Amino acid sequence: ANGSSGKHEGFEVPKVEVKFTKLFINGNFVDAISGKTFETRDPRTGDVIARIAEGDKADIDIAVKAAREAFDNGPWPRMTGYERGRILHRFADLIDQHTEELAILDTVDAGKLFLVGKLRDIPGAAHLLRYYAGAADKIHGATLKMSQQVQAYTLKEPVGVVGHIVPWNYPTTMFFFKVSPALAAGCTVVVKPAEQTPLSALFYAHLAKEAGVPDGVLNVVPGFGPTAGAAVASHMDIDKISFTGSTEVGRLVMEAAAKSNLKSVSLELGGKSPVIVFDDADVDMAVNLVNFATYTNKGEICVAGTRIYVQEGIYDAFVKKAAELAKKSVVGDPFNPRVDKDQYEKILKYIDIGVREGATLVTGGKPSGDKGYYIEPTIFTDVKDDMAIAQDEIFGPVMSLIKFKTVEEVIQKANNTRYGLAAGIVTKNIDIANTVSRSIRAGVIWINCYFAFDPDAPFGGYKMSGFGKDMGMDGLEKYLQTKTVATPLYNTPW
Ligand code: TXE
Repeated sequence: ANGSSGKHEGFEVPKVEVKFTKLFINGNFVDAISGKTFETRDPRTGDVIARIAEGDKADIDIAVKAAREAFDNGPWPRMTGYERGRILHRFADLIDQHTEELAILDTVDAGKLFLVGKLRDIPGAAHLLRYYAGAADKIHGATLKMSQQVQAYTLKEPVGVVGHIVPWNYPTTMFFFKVSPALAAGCTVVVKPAEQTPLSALFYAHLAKEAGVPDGVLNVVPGFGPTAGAAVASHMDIDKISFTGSTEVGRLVMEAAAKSNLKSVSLELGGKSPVIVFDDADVDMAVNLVNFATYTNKGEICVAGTRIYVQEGIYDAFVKKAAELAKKSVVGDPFNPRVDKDQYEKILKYIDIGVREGATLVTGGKPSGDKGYYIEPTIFTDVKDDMAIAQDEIFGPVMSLIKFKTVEEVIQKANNTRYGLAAGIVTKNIDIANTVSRSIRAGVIWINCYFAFDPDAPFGGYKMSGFGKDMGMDGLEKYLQTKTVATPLYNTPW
């Protein structure tokens, strides 16, 4: 496959070599049944990086068959948790040996910051794998006494063949959010990576094989949502589906699950997370935190803090400093471009809607540069709660600032959303912090910080941000099912 390298706007881009471009099914890289391929592009330049085999329903069927066979008759669910854990530890070690190469793949495929990939996403994936590798031999049920004569115990069994549909914004992190606990539990999986970012997933499939994950246990089938993705969601032989992406598609996935075999579903969907800044906060600290919450990964992050509620006493000072900081942000390679043209156009459309709805554009609002899909960090003030820019997930560097007076008012405003993924609170007042944390209907609350993640901390939404946690022991639980086994004691007539 083609690579691109050399100097790019003064930044030395490492040489990109794409080694894996085919579907990974039953331990082998294979062409799609249809013979079709699709392009994956570098969002910094729009250049084609490689052509990837395009999986479709027929390929999903073959992958599910392999996963089914590996689950029903293969060694993976039958070996001890300790043995599975050892293989997953080896997998994590191999990721560590290829950190740079993997970070390059995510950079050219998703426009992600190379150093963030190298220092955070890729090592984070190895960390997550090791967390679940360590959990694999600690999966157990309970013993129960049903009556004097009958005892019972529960078994925690892997749920079976799992379908994973993942998005493009964090190709590596999302892959391991899903795959690590499922493999630790003893499930076999079929992953459908996002069509924009298939490269690292195929590399991980190769590393899993090298680590000793048996054939058929981990299958990776790149392809498009309405074809390959829909085939996963409606498959009769997949026992569970775990999806991360848009709320619209999450609904389709759940519908397809209901209409096919009632497979269990977990969904991690969009968000419109509030960050609430109280009067007592240090303004500079709050401005930095909010800037980080809104613009990290160019705003293409489901937990981005995009509805910023600032208490009236510091509102004017906050707006001024937030605008100054946004203007200072460097846009352009190696800062991130949008993942693709659709996303770029969606953001510009929302900026236009914000202006037309009467919000005040304080800074940004325009494309940046004439090549690649860049947009200036943007701030709106005079935003009303019912405006589209305050309600819809834009997935871009757009901050909406809203003034508030009282704690009660801001709780009501912050909850006035169909989403419930995360929320931030900036205050030194512990009473306010505690009260607001309990009152906000969201799956994660960050007090005086943002994006604090850890493999041990469950992550997932309330309301229309989905259900079912990733990470932590909750993240493992969803790949297990509980069986009760009851037996009368010796000599008890039944
Ligand atoms: O998501 P899609 P898109 C949000 C964000 C973004 C918007 C659209 O607001 O602007 O979604 O992004 C697969 N059956 N998030 O279009 O379409 C698809 O191939 C089965 C939030 O990329 O939901 C990909 O693998 N699968 C978010 C995955 O679904 C289907 C992360 C996600 O794509 C399918 C990404 C179908 N009918 C976007 N159609 C988050 N929660 O972090 C598509 N797919």
